[in-house]
Amino acid sequence: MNFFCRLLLIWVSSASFQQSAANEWNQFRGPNGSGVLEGARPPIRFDGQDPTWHQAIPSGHASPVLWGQRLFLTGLEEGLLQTLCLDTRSGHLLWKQQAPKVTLASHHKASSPAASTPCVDEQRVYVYFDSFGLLCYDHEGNEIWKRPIPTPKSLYGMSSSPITSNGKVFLVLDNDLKLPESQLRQSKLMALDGATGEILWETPRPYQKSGWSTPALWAHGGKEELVVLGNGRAYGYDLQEGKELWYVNGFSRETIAVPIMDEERLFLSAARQGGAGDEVIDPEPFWSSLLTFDQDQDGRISKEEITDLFTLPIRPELPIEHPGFGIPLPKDPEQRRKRQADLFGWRDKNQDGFLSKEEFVSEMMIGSGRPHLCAITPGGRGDITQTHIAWSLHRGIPEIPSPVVYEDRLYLLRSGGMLSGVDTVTGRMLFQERLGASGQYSASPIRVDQHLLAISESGILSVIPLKGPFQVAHQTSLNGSVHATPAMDMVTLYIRTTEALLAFRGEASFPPK
Ligand SMILES: [Ca+2]
Ligand SMILES: [Ca+2]
Repeated sequence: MNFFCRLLLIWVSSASFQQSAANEWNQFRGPNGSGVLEGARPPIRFDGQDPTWHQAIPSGHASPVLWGQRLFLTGLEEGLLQTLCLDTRSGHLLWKQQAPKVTLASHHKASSPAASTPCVDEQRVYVYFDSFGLLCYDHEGNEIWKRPIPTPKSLYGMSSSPITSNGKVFLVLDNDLKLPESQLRQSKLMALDGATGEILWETPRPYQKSGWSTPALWAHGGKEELVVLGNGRAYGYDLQEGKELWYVNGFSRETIAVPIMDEERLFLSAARQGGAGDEVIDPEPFWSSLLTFDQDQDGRISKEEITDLFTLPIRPELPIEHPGFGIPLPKDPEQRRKRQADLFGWRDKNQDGFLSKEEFVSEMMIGSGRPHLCAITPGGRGDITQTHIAWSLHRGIPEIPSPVVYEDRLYLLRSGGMLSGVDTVTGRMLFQERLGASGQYSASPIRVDQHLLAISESGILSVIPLKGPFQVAHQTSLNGSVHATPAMDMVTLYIRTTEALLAFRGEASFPPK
């Protein structure tokens, strides 16, 4: 390739990527959460090979992140929340900073008070601990600013990680706590000035309960949107003011994976919470049938419009008098009225005495527990559930690990060591194979060139070539269990085990062949 071609290639690839960030593993799952660092060639085979270096670190589930020759990670040591910076060449500790001493928020035993992964840009590293809030340091470890944030109430503890772009920091704070005198939640999305920690905007997410997914940026058509996957729904927001642009329904209560994308589509996935799953529901006929009770025709149901027949529709195609139409109610008049009031009151989220379409639909959508992977096409506004889903798939969907996209395939890694390949254009499942390393998978798979790397919680690393028929080309046992997604630079793979950070460095040849 001559110099001009190479220059053109660099220009084309950077223009299509539309990310101003450098090619650094600077956040959870690397550039924009993709699980890929283009051009990186760290080693992928190391049977019995000692790591290039290893460094004892405090406990935590946060992934390491990098900028240049500095690696950042967080941990918990003797009750203190810490941010550490290591030299990538030697593993030596360059600095360690403690967050202000706080009472630690409670966590599910499968999580950690240091679960959110930091993000880093050219000037600063941004750290979120749900027990404290946000902290910002320069690369030398000097504190630039800090912002305490009340701990959101979360089923298992927070794990959504902040992301940074163009000097801004974005943080999802989904929260089970309700707003005063309301069934709406305190959930919100926040953008801050990375230099000062000032809040640029906050967008309420009142229909969202706690969630665990890290947001991602979706660039298309010369624009960039912030995509947030939360329980029941994913939203797209504009970056300037946090304005809600679109949403798509059909996800379960528990959303964990990062949104990922290729040139054409956005991919969103969530496993079921458990229990029976239904089709992605079109709420329109349900709402239309409920409007049968809207006597004054103001487009909402008031308490006064609750008649003897009132119930919530299950089969909206039936007339309201039909016993199969809605949720069955007691025959006893008093009990019946009480049950009707409960059905109404529970859905009247803002408790204003009216059941609005938005309140009704949001509750319906959260009820769906079906595992759901879908491909979204760009450009939609408002509810795009019926208009911009290119395809959906309801099997093989991972619980914790995020997918990886490569060429025209999406790779899904489920606990038990089950790997699926899905056609990005059609949504057709192309294969489903076992890695031969079972157990829980919490770390997301990452891609190194034409190979997928998967690490189980018990520390079994599998290498799967992405060209040719399915095979596990290499498998090795790391010393220790692994909850964190690995990180990489151009020549090194960094793996966090429960006790140590391991670095495996290949030939220091660059650019790699
Ligand atoms: Ca009405
Ligand atoms: Ca209401």
